[in-house]
Amino acid sequence: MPDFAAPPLRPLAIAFDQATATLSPEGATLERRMSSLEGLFLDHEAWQASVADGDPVVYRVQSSPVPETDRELPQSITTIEPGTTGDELWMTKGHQHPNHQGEIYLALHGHGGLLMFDGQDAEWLDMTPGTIGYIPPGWAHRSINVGADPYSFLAVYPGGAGHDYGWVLEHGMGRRAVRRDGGAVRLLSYDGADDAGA
Ligand code: PAN
Ligand code: ZN
Repeated sequence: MPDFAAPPLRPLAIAFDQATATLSPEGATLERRMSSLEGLFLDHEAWQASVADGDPVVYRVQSSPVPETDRELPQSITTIEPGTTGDELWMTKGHQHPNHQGEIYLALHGHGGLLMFDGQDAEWLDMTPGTIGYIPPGWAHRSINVGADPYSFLAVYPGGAGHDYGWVLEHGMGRRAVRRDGGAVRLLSYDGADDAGA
């Protein structure tokens, strides 16, 4: 529910540090460790082994102070560490916006992919610094680090958009991004069976 009790924000300048990909003043920052990505990697045993072996931080999300309430327009910066679990590249959990609201991402550092899935079709956008990825209403979205360095991007989204993570557990994301034997990134079907092209 929108928090109508929260007073609207006054106009506000937010300092964006390009070099460190940080916002100031900052709001909530969250850390997603491997253990919070349960059920998302195809190779469950590799996921379990990684949780047991130090439960590494896979990504961090730093938010501006703009609240996630209706009619506000919050921003956040996500930084995904490089890595693989099994041969699947490290990624965000991925979610659908319950009200099917759109969103934009701006790639800042590193090399990423923006995977989108509407329940039927999957789309992949290559994200390098300066790329704006547009997420249309109704497309679930997940970000993947396909490079050797941390991948950072800025997200701007409607405050009332919400994050439905159960949708992805139920419907999947259409594709998986893997790197085998240090080679090129490949996109597989979600069950891992088919090579769906690079
Ligand atoms: C982003 C994501 C962020 C982390 O700010 O929330 O990249 O990904 P998950 O939420 O899937 O863990 C966004 O799309 N907001 O709507
Ligand atoms: Zn989103």
